[in-house]
Amino acid sequence: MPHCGVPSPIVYAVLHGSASQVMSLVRSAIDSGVSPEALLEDHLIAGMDLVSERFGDGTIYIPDVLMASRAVHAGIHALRPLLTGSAQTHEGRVVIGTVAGDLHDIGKSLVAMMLKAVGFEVLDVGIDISPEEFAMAVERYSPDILGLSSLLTTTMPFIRETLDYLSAAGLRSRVKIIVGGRPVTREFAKRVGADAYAHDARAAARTARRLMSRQGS
Ligand code: B1M
Repeated sequence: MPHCGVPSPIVYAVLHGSASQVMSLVRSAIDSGVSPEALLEDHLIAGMDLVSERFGDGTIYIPDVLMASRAVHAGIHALRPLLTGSAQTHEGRVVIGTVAGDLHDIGKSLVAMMLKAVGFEVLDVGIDISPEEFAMAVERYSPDILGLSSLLTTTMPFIRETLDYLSAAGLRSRVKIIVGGRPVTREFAKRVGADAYAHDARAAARTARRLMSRQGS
């Protein structure tokens, strides 16, 4: 059995960091009718969970995690037209990025993709974004919503710093802020004065819509 102990060939390819294999397996799964949501959750995210488990128990190392990340991005790339192609509405504009000192971008990219899927215009400003850079993006693009992602307990304080910087620059009231990422909690979001917290990409899309409908009322 070639994928012994691993739930699917896609998970296996993620674990082994093969971007080309992930891409072609995802494409053939799409052709055979597997839903994009299932591919994302049961294969790509499941693959990343397994990578995380093996990283945690020391059986794989950072270069392996990087290769796996690239492979997941290849899968996301193959899914993107299916997940973002259907939206006909313009719900609003979102600027999203990962906070200063933090290089994790898979979750943030998924959140960006889900927001596009439900009709938002999304400007993904990338990773390791300082409070000053977020403020510049708010000034430049005038988004309705700013999304801040943090995957490390050590970078969570930059969420607060970004909010504080926006307040000091007189920009805070111009934009609603959603925060999320693995160590971020609803309590933390409340404490730092964010408008909302979302625990995953779907919740982020729902939350963004809710914030927009409040804005209009
Ligand atoms: Co890093 N890493 N990493 N890593 N890494 C974690 C986060 C960690 C939990 C692993 C572990 O120890 N078990 C740990 C953090 C521990 C902590 O803070 N307490 C950790 C560490 C320690 C580190 C380094 C410090 C390791 C080192 O150098 N010793 C280092 C830091 C580098 C840095 O950022 N400065 C590091 C580096 C890396 C890589 C570069 C190798 C790579 C990132 C590659 C990349 O992103 N391109 C990496 C990866 C891949 C991980 C794990 C294994 C997987 C993260 C991931 O992509 N998950 C991760 C372990 C884990 O999370 N289980 C880990 C899949 C993704 C779909 O989930 O990102 O959680 P996630 O996103 C979800 C939600 O969180 C939420 O929705 C997403 C989709 O549903 N969400 C939002 C995210 N952003 C949101 C924003 C929102 C709303 C929801 O609104 C705006």
